[in-house]
Amino acid sequence: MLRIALQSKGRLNEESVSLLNEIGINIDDSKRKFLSKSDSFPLEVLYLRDDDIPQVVSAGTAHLGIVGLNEVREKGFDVKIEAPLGFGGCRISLAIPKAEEYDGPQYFQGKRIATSYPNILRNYLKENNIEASIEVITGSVEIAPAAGIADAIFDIVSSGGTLVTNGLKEVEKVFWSEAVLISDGRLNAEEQALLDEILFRIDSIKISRGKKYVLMNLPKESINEAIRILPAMRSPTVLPLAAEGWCSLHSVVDEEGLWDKIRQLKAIGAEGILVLNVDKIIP
Ligand code: PRT
Ligand code: ZN
Repeated sequence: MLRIALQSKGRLNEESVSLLNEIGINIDDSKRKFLSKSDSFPLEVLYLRDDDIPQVVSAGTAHLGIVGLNEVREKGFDVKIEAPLGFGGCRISLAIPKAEEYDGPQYFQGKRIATSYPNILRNYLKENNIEASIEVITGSVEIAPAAGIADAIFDIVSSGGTLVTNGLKEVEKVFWSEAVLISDGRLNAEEQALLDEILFRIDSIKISRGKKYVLMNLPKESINEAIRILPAMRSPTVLPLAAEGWCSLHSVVDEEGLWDKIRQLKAIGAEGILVLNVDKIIP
């Protein structure tokens, strides 16, 4: 039995639970307790504040955790990053009042910077030979300059909307983060086998993201041209049709640019084009 720590509420909760559900590990999130057990996989879920997840995993109270890479780096606990998960993307940036002139990182020399990420900031300042004072604030860091508590902030940015609303501009993007699966790195053989199964399933979901299954009827003489338009993972499947001179072509393709490809396929005679969602791809 493995135990995984997930954020109990907040930005990562929903996607962490749906990722587990997608890989066949049912978690009944509606009856959420502090600890709940999956009925389809030997996994127990421990719900915590995201700040506590790296420590709980490094201490071995949970074998695994899903948390932002920002928290892992900031807290500095000894955990192993098993896989990036492709959600919860954000960056930690330096931002200053928008009327200020900015001429590079030396701007921060002697300034006061408010942040909830003092360790990541301290590293950045050291690497850039900047002496600045770090004001640690938890929550609403973005109001610090207007409140006169700091000259600048170092905070999480995703759309940038919060900065704009608070009259700030992003001047240095310092650290990129997304949700990651972490482990304590000390699993026994049985636990490692369960983790390997989880990683294998996560991979199949990641490969299928942004992919569509396309099938169509096509005049036989257009096959080569269609294959050029739709490069498949290996080679597309071509099946004969009862109608003389026609075949059916199936392929898995990137969703990006798909409309353009459909236009090209129609131009070479494709008919009855179906575009289907792909759940999982096992390479
Ligand atoms: O209660 P608990 O401690 O568990 O949650 P929390 O409030 O500390 O964290 P939460 O739920 O806000 O965020 C969890 C994780 O989501 C973070 O550690 C990041 O890894 C990731 N993440 C992704 C974000 C954002 N995007 C994000 N936009 N975390 C916070 N924000 C905040 C940011 O602090 C700022 O106030 O959103 C604002 C900026 O957003 P934009 O879109 O206006 O730029
Ligand atoms: Zn938190």
